[in-house]
Amino acid sequence: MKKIIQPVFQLENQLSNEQISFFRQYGFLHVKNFVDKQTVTDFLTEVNNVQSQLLASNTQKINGIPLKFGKDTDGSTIIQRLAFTSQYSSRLSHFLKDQRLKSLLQLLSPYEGRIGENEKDGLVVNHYINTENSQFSQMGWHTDSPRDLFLGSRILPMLNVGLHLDDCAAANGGLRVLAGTHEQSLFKLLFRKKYFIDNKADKNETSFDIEAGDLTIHDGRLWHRVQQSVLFGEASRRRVMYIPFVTGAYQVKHANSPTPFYHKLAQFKPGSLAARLTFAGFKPKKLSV
Ligand SMILES: O=C(O)CCC(=O)C(=O)O
Repeated sequence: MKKIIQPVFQLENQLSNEQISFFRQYGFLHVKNFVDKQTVTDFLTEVNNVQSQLLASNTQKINGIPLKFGKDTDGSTIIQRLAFTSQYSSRLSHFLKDQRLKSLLQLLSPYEGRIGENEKDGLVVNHYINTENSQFSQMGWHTDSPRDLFLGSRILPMLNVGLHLDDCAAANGGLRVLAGTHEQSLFKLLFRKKYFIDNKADKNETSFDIEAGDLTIHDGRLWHRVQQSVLFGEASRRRVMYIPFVTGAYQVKHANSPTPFYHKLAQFKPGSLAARLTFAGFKPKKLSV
């Protein structure tokens, strides 16, 4: 596995030239200790409260985005993928206005970017756990860009900014990226790997030693995946909040928004013929990048 020698970035109110040029070259950044441990604990409490509220109201979708349910180590039901989380928590919504987060918009230049609190899937919380009944312990190779094609628009630059809420050493599993693939042909963006089906390690992938409170930023066009933890039960727990940074026309989601097709694709089982045919056969409206 390739470990890019990367400086341990700290983020002040403005990105440094070194951070910008690292991002431009590799398509990602890893920022240490973006928030302190107490803030991580507070955010986890917020997420748990949102989860309780949604479970109590039997909510299945938010703004058209399906929630992913699974079982925790004690057999209780948990939400393993939450969408638009900040719409249920003023604390999390306030966090999205952090000046240091706004400074990351510079990475989208020359496009004018914004934090998509009410767009795409909003503030997503992924909760991975490796147990017998878990529905979510890994995620296959993908980029975030074809989602734009499914929504009928051309691929526009975007960032996915992840605030990590658990420690996750590279040896344990977690995020893997293929550095530099944010600059690739449309063909490679669509067909370098089988979307969501391929979970295999790549000899060129980069891994991260993550501590709770760290931030990762990746270009939406970068190939990435989540490696299943080698651990089991509590030790495998990994929670990450993802914030979409978007460009282009404002596309707010609301209670009556339809479920985007890519959510159905992501739910196919690895190796299913339907998944391959569906992805190979979809017809985007425009193909310009
Ligand atoms: O959980 C992660 O670190 C990556 C999640 C991801 O790639 C996604 O939600 O599309």
